Amino acid sequence: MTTETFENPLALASEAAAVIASRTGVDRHDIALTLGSGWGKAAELLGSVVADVPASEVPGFESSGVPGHSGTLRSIALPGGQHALVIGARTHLYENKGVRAVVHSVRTAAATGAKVMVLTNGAGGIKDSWVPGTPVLISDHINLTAQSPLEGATFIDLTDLYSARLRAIARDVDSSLDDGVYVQFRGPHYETPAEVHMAKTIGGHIVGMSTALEAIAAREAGMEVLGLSLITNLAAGISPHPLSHQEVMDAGQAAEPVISALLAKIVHAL
Ligand code: 8IG
Repeated sequence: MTTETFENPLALASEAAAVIASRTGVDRHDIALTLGSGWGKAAELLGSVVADVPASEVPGFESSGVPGHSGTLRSIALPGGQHALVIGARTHLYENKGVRAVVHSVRTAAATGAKVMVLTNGAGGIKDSWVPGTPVLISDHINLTAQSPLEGATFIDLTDLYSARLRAIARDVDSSLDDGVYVQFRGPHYETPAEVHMAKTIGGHIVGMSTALEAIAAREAGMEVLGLSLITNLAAGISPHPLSHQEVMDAGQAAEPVISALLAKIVHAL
C-alpha cells in the first residue's frame, strides 16, 4: 500500500463504505467493531452473518500481516434489528504505512453510518491485580506515538473520548469490569521495564500499539467510542518472565470464549 492510496482519506473511506454497502446489501451500519487479538470469536456471537467481504476487496484495506487478525469485514444483523460491521483487519502504526492507513478502518466505519465504534485489542497490563486473560475497559489514553490522525489545525476535544455512557452500559453487563488508562507505544517491540515503569508513573495501566490513534479518528468522525483491552500479558518488568508473541496468542485463545461472550452481551445492550 502506497501513501498515494491515501491522498484523499475521506474520499477513500466513502468509496470503501460504498463497496461494503453494495457487497453486503446493508445501506447503513449502526455499530462498528474492530476485533483485536483475543476478541475474534465475538463475531460469531453477535448475530446472524449477512455477508463477509475480504478486506483485500475493499478500497484502502489489505489483509493483515499479523497472525490472529482475520482480514475480513463482516456485516452482522443484531438481534435488536441494528447492523454491526466487524472489522477484522487492522493496520498498525508499526507497519509504516502511515497514520492515514491506520485509521482508514475507523473512517470507513463512520462512512457506513456507524455512530458507535467499539475498539478492542490485546495489550499488556500494568496493574498487578490483573492476570493474563482479564478484559478491562479503557477509561482514557496517553498517546506516546508522537502522531495524530488529525491533519492541519483540527482541534478536537478528547475529554470524554472513551464514552462514560458506554462504559456504564458495559458495567451493567459485567460489574466486575475494571478500567484503566491505555498507553499507546509505536511498537512493534514490547516495552523495556523502564518504559513500563514510566507508563505507570505517568498514570498508565495498559500498554498497547493500536487503539489511541483509532479512538481519536473515531471522535473526529463524530462516533462514540467504547474501548476494551484483553490483558494477554503482564507488561515487561511487571512479570518476572520475558514476553513472547506465542504467550500473547495463547492467553488470547484461552480467554477468547469468555470475553467474546461478554462483548456480544455488551453490544446487545448498546
Ligand atoms: I498483546 O506488553 C500486547 N500488545 N505495547 N505492550 C504493548 N503492546 C502489547 C503488549 C505489551 N502486549
